[in-house]
Parts: sequence; structure tokens; C-alpha cells
Amino acid sequence: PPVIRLADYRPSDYLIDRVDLDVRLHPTETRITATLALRPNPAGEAGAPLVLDGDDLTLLAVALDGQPTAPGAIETGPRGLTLHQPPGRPFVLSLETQVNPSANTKLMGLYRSNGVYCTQCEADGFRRITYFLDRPDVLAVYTTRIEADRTEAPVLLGNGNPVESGAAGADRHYAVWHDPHPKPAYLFALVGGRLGRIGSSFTTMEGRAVEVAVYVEPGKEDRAPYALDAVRRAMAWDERAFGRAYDLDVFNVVAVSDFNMGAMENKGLNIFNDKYVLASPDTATDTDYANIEAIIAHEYFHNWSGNRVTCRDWFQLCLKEGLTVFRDQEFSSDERSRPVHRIAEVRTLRARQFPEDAGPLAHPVRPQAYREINNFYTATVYEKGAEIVRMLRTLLGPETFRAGMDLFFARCDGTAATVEDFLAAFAQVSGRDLTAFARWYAQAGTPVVSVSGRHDPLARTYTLDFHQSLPVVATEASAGAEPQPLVIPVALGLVAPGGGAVAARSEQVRDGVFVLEQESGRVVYTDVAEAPVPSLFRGFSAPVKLAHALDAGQRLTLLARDSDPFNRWQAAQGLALDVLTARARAGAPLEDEAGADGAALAEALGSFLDAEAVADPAFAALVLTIPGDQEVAQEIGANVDPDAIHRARRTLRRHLGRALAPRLVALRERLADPTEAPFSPDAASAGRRALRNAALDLVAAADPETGTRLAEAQCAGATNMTDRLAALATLALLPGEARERALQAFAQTYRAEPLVLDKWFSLQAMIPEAGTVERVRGLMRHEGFSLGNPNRVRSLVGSFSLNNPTQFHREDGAGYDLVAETVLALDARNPQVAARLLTAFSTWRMVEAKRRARAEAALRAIAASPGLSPDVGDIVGRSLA
Ligand code: HT7
Ligand code: ZN
Repeated sequence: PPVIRLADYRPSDYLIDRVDLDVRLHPTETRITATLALRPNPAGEAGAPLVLDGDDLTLLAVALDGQPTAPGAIETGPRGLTLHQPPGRPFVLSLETQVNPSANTKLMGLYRSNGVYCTQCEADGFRRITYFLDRPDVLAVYTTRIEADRTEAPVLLGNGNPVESGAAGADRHYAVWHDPHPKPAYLFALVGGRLGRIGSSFTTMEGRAVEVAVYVEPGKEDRAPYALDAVRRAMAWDERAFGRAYDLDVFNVVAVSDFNMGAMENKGLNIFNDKYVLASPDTATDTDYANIEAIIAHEYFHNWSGNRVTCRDWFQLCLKEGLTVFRDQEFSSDERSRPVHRIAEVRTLRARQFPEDAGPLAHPVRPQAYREINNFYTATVYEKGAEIVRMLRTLLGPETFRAGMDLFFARCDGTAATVEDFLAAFAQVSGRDLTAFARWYAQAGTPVVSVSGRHDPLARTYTLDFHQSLPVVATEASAGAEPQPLVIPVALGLVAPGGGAVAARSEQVRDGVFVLEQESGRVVYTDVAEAPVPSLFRGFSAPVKLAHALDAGQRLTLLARDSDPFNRWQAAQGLALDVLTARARAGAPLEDEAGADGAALAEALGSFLDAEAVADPAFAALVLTIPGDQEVAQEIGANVDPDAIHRARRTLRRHLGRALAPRLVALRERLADPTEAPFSPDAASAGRRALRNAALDLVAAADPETGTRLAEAQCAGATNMTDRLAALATLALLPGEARERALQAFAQTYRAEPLVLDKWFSLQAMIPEAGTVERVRGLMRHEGFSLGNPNRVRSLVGSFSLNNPTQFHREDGAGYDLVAETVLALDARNPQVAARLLTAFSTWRMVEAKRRARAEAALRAIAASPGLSPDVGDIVGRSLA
């Protein structure tokens, strides 16, 4: 596909003020009549032809101002429709198109999921419904009439508010919806089908009564209350935290089972992957509950950050996604535990975004060029984008940040905005020049900040010297220019070696934050009697890698004594990472013992558990969890041997399990839920389950026999899916009959529950054993598996490629071949999901030479395949560049 550049943006030559749609739903021949009120854009080129986007449409009729168009006036091609000489005044174009929702396997535009008609229009799906100016800076007011067979689709939903409904002949009926808020086409949606509903009402701070409803597959209504409650909590939170109230009379959420991503924020009609709506104690884990809450909130928050203020062009995607991720993270932090949530956010960033930023798919948070926009819904745009907003708040302080948000919303309401508009609001309220800060949006790659500390006992000073190094990233999506220093907020403090904060002062530190603005910077603390331990980047105040040579003793001090929970956790991670990288680099023979560092870590964790595990089990579970394979691989950087990392992790887990076993067993008993207590997904209960299951994992790593016994009992007796799945995950790592028995029993119990079977697929795909490739191939033939359903593909093949490094990176290339074959098989059907699956290869240059050659061969075979979609073509091209 051709490259599209931010520098080439120009406004549309025409605008569309109103859209009237008449959609007659039919399984194979849906007809859409679109009446578009157009006018020349004063900012565009006068007299230019009108070029409407279109994809896979059959055009049945066209009229201009109510009259048939003259022969030759209109031309259609595979990419759209051209009206050669449009009037130089406002005019009305009517288009009748026909589409086949049942044949739509791309799940973009109008399609059917389990018989339910639904739409997905972001980024460019509306052009698969009618010809249109399918770009986010063309905002129109929509009225939609939906007509369908009454039995096939008793529920008819659209954007905005319901206007009227009634019969349309004997078997059919209709509903009209009107959305008064101008919106881009990507926010259009409709739904028609047999659906169960639960609802409640919410009164906004402005006094508007809103009917809130969640629609699900009939019979699953009892799994929807958690999502419904999450909507209400999100509405209340956005009023409290950002002063944003809802602006329609209804807010509908619909769950469908075939969906390319997590959910979609269509105005007033959010459509969800059912994985992020349906929850019951027996089918959903604590992680599922937390994800549902976060994604429901995320899509709801888009109502302001994305819908009322949308993006001028797709380069500005981070303006809505990064900002909305930041908002949903804040919501979850307020609803749950802030430190625990922050750690989870950073783990995701390090596991997904850091590798992306270090590989061939690296791009700035605001890319400068793209070929296929659907490939830019990335960890960088979302998670690093959220980190930028967080840094802005750290730099400006919460009050000024809020004033900036208020100004941004007020000034940009009803417009399609840019990152510059966003930053201008903060520059205005703070009086600060944010030009240098804006580089975070333009420069790809993860900065490394190195720090060295020096104590001068005579002068009683402690000096910290900072230096930032920025990678040069030369990919198509980034400028490739010499990077300029970033503005890096460093939240920091000093910890006395014996514990407690050091009451030292520094002129360079304000409100606990030093701002590194140049390549190098220095902080001098005065009145420091004793050499302290610096606690740097508290709360992970910037998305950087910290190179700071803390010794094990200093890390142990931070783990035990830092007032910042994030850095306590970080200290334990650092200790473990040192052990893991040293062992993995040395080849990590399995019979190795953990050594002195491992023993020190075990001892520190023991003291930590004794002192604090019961008070904050969720935090303790995180402290007990050693860094994942991906993080160790990142730390090693080049010539990575995934098997050696895996052995190093196994050895350390075994060692920790042995050293901590009596405590872990006691903790498991102490934290058990009373059997009569009803299940609750709240954060405190989930934290207890997390710690019990982290303990089980370590016990089993140390003593497979005990582990098997405990896990089998837990699997059979669990009263909720979190405990059952955790036990099954423990068994999955222990080869033998017990595992196969437990897997079979689980599949039998949940054979009619696709979302639970996904967990079963996923667990098996993650087994780090040589037989897993064959197992996955076998599971692809399982009756519950289908290449047509993105959740199934992600849970089986996606889990394999992302979460099973030893088998995906098998030395003989069998893991790469499996994923490559699946990508090709999927590409013809659903290119978006195929392309996303292929991104698992993006770390291929990091692995050692033999594997690297196999990975490259698999990528080259994909690249050479005929008829590749633009989506897969783009990813494979960039991966090999
Ligand atoms: N804004 C949405 C992103 C999206 C998407 C969702 C479903 C299917 C295809 C999609 N393409 C882009 C969801 C969000 O991030 O909020
Ligand atoms: Zn979003």
C-alpha cells in the first residue's frame, strides 16, 4: 500500500452537514439509502471533484438534488465514487448501496455475529456501508432509520436518541434514531438482533435522566450486571474527576461474540467484544472483572475524549487513545488500589510497548507516516500515549492539569483536533512553553536515563548526575532525525540506609520532582549526613529505562523501607532481574542453584511476607512474581536464547519456592475465603486470591508433587473461575497424567462456554514443552475452535506466539511456521486480525542467530505469498526492513 504522510494533510474539499440513512437489514442483501447534505469546504480546493470512499459496495442508484445524474457525471472504482463536477453550492447526494453482511468476514462495516447485525466503522469501515468522506475531520449530524424482520431482529439500536418505531408491513418493523452531536463516520453504529437486555437509570450532575442498558445474547443477562454497574460508576467518576457529564438520553452497550478488538466507542451505542462484558463467578476470573471495568470505562470516557472532541486525522490517534487510556487508568486506580494498578500498567508497558519501541515496528506516539492505519492501534499509541499525559500532569501539578483539560474540552468541543490543540490548552493555563515536551509525541524509542550518585560526608551533600540517551529510530513511521533531549520528570526521594526518609533539600527538586530537560542534569541535596539510597522515578514517573547501578544491599533497603510502593516492587524486580540475566547469559543449566543473590532475594521476600503479606495481599502477590521472559529478553537485548531465560526463571522460582515454602503454605491457609462467603470480585478479595495463587505457583515450582496435589484439589473444589484457572495453570506446567485429566475435565465442564474454552486453549498454548506445537495444531481442529472468531484465534495462536517464548522461538522453526501458516490462512478472511497476529515476529532480530534465520525465512515466505492483504503486507514489509 502507498504511504500516507502527516505532512501531506489537507482539509477535505467538501463537508457533509447531515446524513440521513435508511437501512433495510437483510442477511445477504442489505440495502442502504444515504442522503448526504454536502457543501464545498471554504478551506478546500474550489471546484475539485468530489471523491467519496467506498469498499466492497454495490451501487444501485444515485441522485443529485433529487435528480438522476447525467451519464458520465459519476464514476465508481474499487476505492470509491467520483462526482466529476459537483455544484459549487450546497447540494444533496442520495446513494443507494447494497451489501452482504453474512459474507463480511473482515468484521469491518456491517456484519453478522451469531445472527446479530452489527457494525464496526473505526478506522475505515463506514465506507463498506455507503460511499462517504470517510475521514475523521468530516463531522455530520446523523438520523438513521433501521428496518428489519421482526423475528430476526426484534431489537434495533442506533446512535443518539430513539425517535420513533413501528411496523413496516406484516413481518417487518423499524426504528428511527437521531444523534444531535456532529460526529465523524467512524463513530456510526447500528445493531439489529435478538438480544437480552438489562438496564437502569442514571441522573447526571446536570440533571439529565439517562437510560443505561447492556444488551447480550438472550439467556446471558445474569452475566451483565457487573458491566452495567461499571457504566454507572464510570459516568459518576467522569463527573467527579473531569467535570464531564453524559449528553444523550440513552447509553447502550451491546456485546457481540465476533469482534476484531476489545470494544468500540460509537456515540451512545458502544459495541463490545462479549469477553469484556459477560462475567459470572463461575466463568470469569478476577482479571476478567478488572478488564471489563476498565474497558467499559475506557469506551465510556471516549464520549468526551474522542467523540465530543475527535481527531483531525488518524495521525492524531493518540489524542483520543492515549488520553482515554490515561483516564481509564485513573478510574481503575481510584476504584481499586492505586499502587497495585500502577504496577500492572508498567508491567504491560514493559512487556508490550518497550519491545515494540526497540524493534522494526517502532514508531512515535504520533507517527509521521503509515500505510495501513489499522496497524497503528499499538501499545505505543495507547500505553506510551497515556504515559505522556501522565507526565504532563506530573510536570504541571494536578490543579493546572485539570484546568488544561477543562480548557481543551471547552475549546475543542465539537471539533476534530490535533496534538497541538491539546498541548496549547496546557501551555495557556500553565504559562509554560511545551515545545520541548512535545518531542515525546514525535520521537520513537525508549530513552535510557543513567544516574550516578555521590555522597560527600564533609560537605554533607548528596549529588545525583543524570544523563539521557535517546535511540535513533529510522523506521518509515518516524522522522529518523537526530533525537533532541526530552523533558523527563523524575519523581525522587532519598531513603536512609537504616530506613525512613532523609530530610534533605535540593533546589532542583520541586514537589518531589526533578525535571531533566537537557542531555545531562544534576541534583544536589544539602544537609545529608549519611550516604542515602536514592529512590528514582517513583511511581514510574517517565517511560524510560533507568540505568542506575544499585547494589543488592541498596535494592534490599528500598524493598524494605522505601515510602514509594512502586519502587519497593521495582527493587524486588531489580534483584530478580539481576539474578535472571546473569544466569540466562551464562546458559542457565537447569540443575544450577540460585546462588548468593537468589538466596538474598529469598530472604528479603520472606521478611517482606512476614511483615506485610496479610495487610496488602495484592501488592504482596506482585512482589512475589518475578519478571517475565520478555522482560529478561529485553534486558539481555541481543542474541537472546529463550530456552536459557526459561531455565533461569524455572531455577529461581524453584529456589524461591523451596526457601519460602512453609510461609507460602501458611499464607494459603490464612488467606482462604471462608467457604460460606459469597464470591466478590472486589479488589481486596481478588488480592487475596492473587496471593494464594502466586504462593501455589511457587510451591509447585519447588515441589511438583505437593503442587500437583494442591492444584488438583483446588481445581476440583474451586468456587470461582479465578481459583480454578490458577490451579489449572499450575497443573499445565507439570507434565503428567494429572494435567491431562484436569484439562479434560475442564473442557467437559465448560464445553458450551466459548469464552471459558478460550482460557483452556490459551493455557495449553502456553505449555513450554516440545509437544506444544502439535498440541496447538490439534486444538485448531477442535470443534470449539474457529479461524472465523478473533477471540478463538487470539486465545490459541495469539497466546502461543506471545506467551510461549520457548516454543514460538523453537530452534527448528516449527513455532514460527505454525504462526506464519495461520497468518496466511487467516489473511484472506480477516486481514486485521492476521496482521496483528503477525506482530509476534517483531522481536525476531533479538534472538540468537539460528532462530533468527528461521524467523526471517518464515517472514520472507509470507512476504512472497501471492495476494497478501495491505494489512499483512505492511507488517511483514516493516518487520523485514
Ligand atoms: N477506538 C476503538 C479502536 C478500534 C477498533 C475497535 C474494534 C474493532 C476495530 C477497531 N479499530 C480500532 C477501541 C478503543 O480503543 O477504544
Ligand atoms: Zn480507545
